Amino acid sequence: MPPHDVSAPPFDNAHGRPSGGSAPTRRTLRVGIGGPVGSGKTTLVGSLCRLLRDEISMVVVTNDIFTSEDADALRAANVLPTERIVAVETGCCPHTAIRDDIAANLDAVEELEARHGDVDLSLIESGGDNLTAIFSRGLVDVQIFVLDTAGGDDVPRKGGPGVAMADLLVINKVDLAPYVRADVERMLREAGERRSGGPVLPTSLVEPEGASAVAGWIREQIAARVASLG
Ligand SMILES: Nc1nc2c(ncn2[C@@H]2O[C@H](COP(=O)(O)OP(=O)(O)OP(=O)(O)O)[C@@H](O)[C@H]2O)c(=O)[nH]1
Ligand SMILES: [Mg+2]
Repeated sequence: MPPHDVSAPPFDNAHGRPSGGSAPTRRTLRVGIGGPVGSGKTTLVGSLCRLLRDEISMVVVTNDIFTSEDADALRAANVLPTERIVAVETGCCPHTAIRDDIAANLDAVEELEARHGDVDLSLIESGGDNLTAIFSRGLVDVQIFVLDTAGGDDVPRKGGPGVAMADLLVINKVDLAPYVRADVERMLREAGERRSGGPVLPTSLVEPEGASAVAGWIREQIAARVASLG
């Protein structure tokens, strides 16, 4: 596939594995989390760690261009033991590091999984990017794209690969919708249309349980993966 060909659906959603590929051999489910700058990706990662860390073994890779800001924030918030969170400083466009030249991210996630042995779930947060940014299927098994109400309620309708092809679309900051005059129902409806009915979940991550539906979706992906491992 040429580097920017995004015409093919990247994933087989039902099984959490590359479409057209054979059954997975790796135990760990790798989940990419992408979306525009400031939509709530790091907040979602932190919320998922709090909700899932007592039942499964998790690690996190964050991407920033020149800093380790997101990893530092997650460590400071104590969402996981610090050695389970690694920062990749991409030094380049976030899209490049998750799709076109994934070596640094692949090294980071493989090293974390090898070090911790029993990892059920690896979360890889992309640097904030535009609507075309999606993960290579060589790096993740499934991916979540995060939009937010404050980014404009016409964004789902504009579509693009992140909106259309991610395995799960999250529309975050629904608590802010009244203040920015965003119509959440419209966002959910138009996102559903762009995704041909693929899953879309509204979230408000200022609530302690705000990511529980997303955590439930991840549990289903892990269960499907374990089942397909036999
Ligand atoms: N009101 C409200 N604020 C939120 C919500 N989710 C995240 N935020 C805030 O939005 C800001 C950006 O959140 P981050 O999680 O850092 O966003 P990000 O997508 O990781 O940002 P980049 O990594 O810089 O692209 C922070 O101030 C969060 O506290 C939400 O559901 N509601
Ligand atoms: Mg972030």
